[in-house]
Amino acid sequence: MKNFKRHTITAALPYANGPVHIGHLAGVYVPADIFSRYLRLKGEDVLFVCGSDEHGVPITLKARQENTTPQNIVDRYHSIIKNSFEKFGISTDIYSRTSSPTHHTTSSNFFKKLYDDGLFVEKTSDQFYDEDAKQFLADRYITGTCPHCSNDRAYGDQCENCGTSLNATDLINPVSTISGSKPIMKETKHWYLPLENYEDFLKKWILDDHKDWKPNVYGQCKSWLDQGLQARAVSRDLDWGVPVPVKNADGKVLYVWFDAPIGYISNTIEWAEKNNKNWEDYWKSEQTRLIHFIGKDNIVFHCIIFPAMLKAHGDFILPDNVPANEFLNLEGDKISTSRNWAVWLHEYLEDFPGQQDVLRYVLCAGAPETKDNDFTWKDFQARNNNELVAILGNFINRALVLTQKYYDGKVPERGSLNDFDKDTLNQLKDCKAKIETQLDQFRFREALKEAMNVARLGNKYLADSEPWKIIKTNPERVKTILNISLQISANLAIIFEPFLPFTSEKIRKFLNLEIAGWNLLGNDNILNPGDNIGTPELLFSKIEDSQIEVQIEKLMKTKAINAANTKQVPVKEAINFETFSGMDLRVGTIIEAEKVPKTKKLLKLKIDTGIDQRTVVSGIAEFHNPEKIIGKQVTLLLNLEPRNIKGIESQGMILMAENSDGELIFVSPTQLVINGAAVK
Ligand code: B3M
Ligand code: ZN
Repeated sequence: MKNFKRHTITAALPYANGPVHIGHLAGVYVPADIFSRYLRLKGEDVLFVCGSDEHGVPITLKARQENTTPQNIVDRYHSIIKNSFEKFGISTDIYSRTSSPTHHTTSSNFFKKLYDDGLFVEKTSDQFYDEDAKQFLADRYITGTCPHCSNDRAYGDQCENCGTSLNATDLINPVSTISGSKPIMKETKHWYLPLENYEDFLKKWILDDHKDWKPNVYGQCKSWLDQGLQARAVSRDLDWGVPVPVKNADGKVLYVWFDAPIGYISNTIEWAEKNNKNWEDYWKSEQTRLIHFIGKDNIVFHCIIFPAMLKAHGDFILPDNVPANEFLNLEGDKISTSRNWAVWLHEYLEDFPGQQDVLRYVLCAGAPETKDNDFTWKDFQARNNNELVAILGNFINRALVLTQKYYDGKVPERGSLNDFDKDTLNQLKDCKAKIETQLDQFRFREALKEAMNVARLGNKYLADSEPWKIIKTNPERVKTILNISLQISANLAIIFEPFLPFTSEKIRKFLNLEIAGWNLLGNDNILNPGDNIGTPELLFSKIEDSQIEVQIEKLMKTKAINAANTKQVPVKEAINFETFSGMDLRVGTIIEAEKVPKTKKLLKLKIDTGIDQRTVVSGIAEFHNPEKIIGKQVTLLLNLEPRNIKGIESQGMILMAENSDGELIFVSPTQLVINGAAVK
């Protein structure tokens, strides 16, 4: 690889229309952060840039729904996202936003340069227009019937029922979501970047010169390039965004995917102004290595469109690598903001205070680097308890506690080394080269394994040496063992800094280790005999089953809500009156109620039916407290064949109505009637 003088590292700008979740962290921000920290530790010149992406239609839609302004929406989420990243130690040098004046100026000038150089094509086309709202409609503003599955709530760009991607003109009976009126077709003008003009350049640059890119990234680029590129509109009819900076462009803004990547540059400019640096060093020097960390859905924008824009502009360097990740799933299902199927970072911080490194660890250990991967709470718990607590935490704690106990907290002198010591120190020496090989190729999972292997090495060394058994008989030997254990601990402080920054800082504090550069890694003389060691505290604590159950229950609730929301109860086939009147429906009163032991959902009820008192088992325990429903009148299907449920004979069934959130509600007479009254 070429020797670069500095590194510009970008992480995808999250849309400021919702908070961030574990998928974001695992796919983009943890890897980008590990890489930035690693290079900084090596003493490299690193700029790590990120910020909020505050334009685009979804933000305007959300504002409309909440009856507020897009600025309000982005203000809210920008601060939530920024705060989450800070709390998780994502060490960006700047986290700014695309609604900033610097960004407006920068992206506007960028467009202007391409415009002045004659690199855009102006085209008019017919698009949907809402005459009531007096505005052109972006695809998301139009709903209608899907031509494939007849779902009558399909969007202009996609039907969420059958998953087909659509053109707004495909919809049957299109309706504007703004006014509810039927949109008309109207001519509008836009500027297009003719990507086909850059095809030859891109083919050579990616397919020939960047065979080193990750296979998932290279493969996606190849398939785009093989299909052939077409002109893409870089403007939109919208009143939120960066205005198109040319005459007669009222009501037109830059397309969000045109301005957002320029955000990396704008944010660099803002950072440079504040820190007295020259931003151009980070974007215009061939000695700068530009790396984009993104998720797989952003590949085409970062590998094809943005490079074409940069090339067209002419002043900028192109990315040297784009290590995109695949997606993280949650408990077997795709993470989804709209279905609330996610672990939100701000909620994790509340539920697991001070345990950011645990999540960083688990997300890196299971990062979706080469294929989609699944996050489960069980795995989270196991990795914490069996790896962080049992190996890393246990080793550091024992090394420190024994030093406190035997040597009053001072690093002991080392005596002569036996074969086991030598072998251990040799393995320690190798860790630097091993982990660098992985990190340099963006294989963070493997790199983390190498880091953990150092903790394993220490743990095994200490356990097998058993200093506590020989402290009386061979105190000289114990000095050597603890000296080596402490040197390994110091190495752990360094090797884990990129992955677990909070933990690394704690270890450094225990060891009174101030600077710990990457180049010390593998060294067995980081600490000097006589150095003072601080009082240790536990680095990690066990995560109990009950904590995991709370999280799983939270997800189960979400599942129930989603199921109820999407459940379209199908219309049943017609029945004749006789079939209906064959059902003996009556009013009864609940006179006893108790939970069926060892079940979550079942209540055993005794019902006074007016003719008898009978037992009915009902799956309503999640929604109704047994004490509170005694005396309640209900509707009962009396002549349902008795069924054995959990060893109890259930004689009949209570009728319940299902709410949109899955809650079951009694179907009861609105006035008191006598028990046994027929329902017909
Ligand atoms: N905001 C899309 C996303 O979050 C977009 C990334 C922009 S990076 C310039 O997936
Ligand atoms: Zn459909």
